[in-house]
Parts: sequence; structure tokens; C-alpha cells
Amino acid sequence: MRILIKGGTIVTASEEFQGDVLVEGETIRAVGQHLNLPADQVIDAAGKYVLPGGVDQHTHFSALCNVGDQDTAGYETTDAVVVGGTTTVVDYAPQDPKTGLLDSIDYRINVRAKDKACVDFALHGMVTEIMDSMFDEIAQFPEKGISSIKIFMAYNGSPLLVDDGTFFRILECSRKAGVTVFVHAENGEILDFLRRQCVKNGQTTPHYHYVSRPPFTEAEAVRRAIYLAGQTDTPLYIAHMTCRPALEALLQAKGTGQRVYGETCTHYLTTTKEVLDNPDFDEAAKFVCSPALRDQEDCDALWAALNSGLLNAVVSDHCGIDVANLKQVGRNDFTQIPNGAPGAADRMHMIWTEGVAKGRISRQKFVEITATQPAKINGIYPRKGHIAVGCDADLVILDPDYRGVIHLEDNPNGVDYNIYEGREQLGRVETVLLRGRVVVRDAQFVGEYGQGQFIPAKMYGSCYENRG
Ligand code: DUC
Ligand code: ZN
Ligand code: ZN
Repeated sequence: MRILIKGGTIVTASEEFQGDVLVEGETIRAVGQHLNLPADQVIDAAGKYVLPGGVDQHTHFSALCNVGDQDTAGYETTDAVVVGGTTTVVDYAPQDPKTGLLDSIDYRINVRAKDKACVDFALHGMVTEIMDSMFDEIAQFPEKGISSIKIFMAYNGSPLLVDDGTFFRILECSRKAGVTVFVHAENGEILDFLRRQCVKNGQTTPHYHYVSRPPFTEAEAVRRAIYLAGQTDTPLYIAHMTCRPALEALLQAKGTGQRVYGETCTHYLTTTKEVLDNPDFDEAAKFVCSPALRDQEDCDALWAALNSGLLNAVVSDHCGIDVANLKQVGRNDFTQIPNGAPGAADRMHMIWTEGVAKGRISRQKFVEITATQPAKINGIYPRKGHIAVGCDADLVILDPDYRGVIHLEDNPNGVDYNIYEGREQLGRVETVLLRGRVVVRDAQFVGEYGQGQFIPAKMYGSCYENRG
């Protein structure tokens, strides 16, 4: 099957030009101007942008959310993600209970995602229970195609917390295997104290979620993580950065030449903490995520950090946690609300709307932070995240003239809310190809459940290459 996409404006992270893309089978065969090559199907992209399919390197599908034994929404809900223009996710593979890293990864590929995933997926290992065996397991990541591991410096009192000694050992063995270490950087001990103090004082509404997670707790952990990673010379990737003091720490470390990188999330760029003040518990609880939402000045600093290259990617940190069900556990005590919100289906539209259409970032920057850099960081580039001969034909055709409003019912995400409900949408993903197949037409899913494949990553992702 050959598909010719004609007359669009092709945008990559480094250039933009009017041209055509020829797709054959699963791969891009030609990119150029006036390609008059035979094709089974021609898609007219005049007046539209042709972009690499989005790569969301931070999602949590089908992951235990620490409330009973219930999972977050599963891979069958990634139909909404591909409708939103993301064709690959790098999903977290937390350890299943009493299970090692590698078995949890296998189970995710062979059971959790099988016959369900609508997007291609790579995986990050994720420590959720410290085991002696995990250091040897990291050494085996290259055979499995896993190029990264995430650890938590927060969540004291839960098995998620990784103490500094274990963190140090993980840094050491990750560097030997070419694995990039991702860190959830918040000072768990101070958070634990502040949260307990709120509850003791009867301060139990979601408003106290952000009161008890002040920016300095994030900045301190970022500084400590950077310092420890510097001792082992391991590239460090800081997940979901939110605020100015944390960005300052990243900037200083980069200035010394240390290999440190960071991402932020759609919601930290577009939504401020006042949503947590809503007296309606359900409305406020939707926005309980960690780190907490911040001020407008922090949002502005995050946009600036994307433009300067200080931050490398925008991710969704998608967690499919129903508000009518799982979030209710914290109705009388915000500390019990499971952290996280859905957003993988809206990341591309929200960043295009608030970033490109409103003049905060260029189109090339958009491609860089939503697709190309995430693919490079995770060792799946140039197969993913780029438009060139030989790349997977993961392509998005976006109509910049669309004007609308985001509604959950227009692209149901498998969760009972959308944190961007009612927000303005400028531009829309109309058509999506996943490895050469049209899976979204007229902004509707026309693909198949199970079309998504596991994409093994190469070790020594881009965080190993660059210094400073
Ligand atoms: N960290 C994440 O990365 N996602 C959800 C909650 C959390 O603490
Ligand atoms: Zn985290
Ligand atoms: Zn996350």
C-alpha cells in the first residue's frame, strides 16, 4: 500500500517546507516537492501542517494507583490518544506487587497492552518496591529494549519511596548499562511532615494539596538528585518539573556541563493552582497531581524554559483515575486522593493552542518538544519522532484553521473527566497515520484495538550524548 500526502507544509524540529510525503507499507519512502509517484491513495494536505506523530514519554496506562488493587484506565483507552495526534507513548512499567522489574515489563507487553494498545509504546522501568534483585535486572535492560528507569524521592510511608542509598546504587548500575535515570523529585520527608500537619489542623480539602507541597520541596530534591547523579556521572532526567526554583537548579547544573535534563507537563503550562480552591470536591480533586499545580509566573517560566532549551519535552503524565470512583477516597482527607489526571489525548491540541496558536512557541519547537526530543531521549529516534526517508510513517495532518472547544464527549478518554473541559481549541488533528495506516480520519478513530506495537529502545539515549 502506497499513500501520497500532497501539498502540505511539512514541519520537523529543524525545518519547515511545502512538500509531499510518500508512504510505502509502514515506512516513509520519499519526502520532497512535487512527488509525482504512483500511489494507491492520495491525501490532499493543502493548507494543513504535516507533523511527526507525537511521542508522549510520560504516561501511566493500566497502572496500580494505590487505591485498593484497582488499575488506572488501560491501553484500550489509547484510541483517544491517537485521535489527539500522539502515535507513541513511553509508558511507565511499575513493578506489579511482589514482582521484579523485568517480569512486570513482560506482563505489561504480553498481557496489559496486548490486543488493546492503539498507539505504539516503549516502556520505562519503574521502581515501586525495592528488591535486591533489581540491580541485576537493570543490567538486563538492554536485552529487553528498556532504556530508562524512574525512581521516586517522594511518597514516604509507601513502597514507592527510594532512599538515597538505593538511588545511588541505581544511578551506578544504570550508567553501566546505558540506562537513563528519571526521577520524581520532591522531598518526601518534608512533604510527609507538612501533610500530616495539615490533617492534624483539620485542613483536609484539596486546597491543602498545594499548600503542603511548596516549590522548595521540589527544588531541594532536584538539587539533591543532580548532586547524586553528578557523583556517578549518570545522565539524569527530571520528570514533571513545575516551578522557578527547580528550573534554577537545572540551569545551574547545566552550566557546569553536567548531563541533566527536564520535562514539564501540559497542565503545569496551562493551569494554575487556583482550580484546587474550588469548594466542589469533585472539581478540585480532578486536579490533584504531584508535584502540585503552581502560579502563573511558574507557567510563564516553564514556557520560557522550553524556548531556551532548558526543558526538553512536554508530556501528559496521563493517569486515568475516575473522579466518581477512585478520587472519592480522599473526600474527607486530601492526602488520600490518588495523584494524577488524564491528559494524553489533549497534550498536542493544548500545546498547539496555548503554545503555537498564541505565539508562545514556534511550530518547529512544537515538534521538537512533543515528538523529536522525547524520541531521542528514549532511544527510539529516528524510527519515531521525525519525518524523513526510513522513519516509521507516523504522521499527523493538522488543520490550523479549526476553532472549537474541548469536550470529553468529542474524544472520550476512558476516564470520567477531562481537565481541559471547556477550554478553547485552536487547530485540530484531522488525520493520523500509524506505521503507514490511516487510523484517524476526520478526527475520528478508524483504527483497530491492538494495532499498537512494543518498540524496543536503544540504550544510551540522547541524554548520554550531550554535555551542558
Ligand atoms: N508521579 C507521576 O509521575 N505521576 C503521577 C503521580 C506521581 O507522583
Ligand atoms: Zn512522578
Ligand atoms: Zn507520572
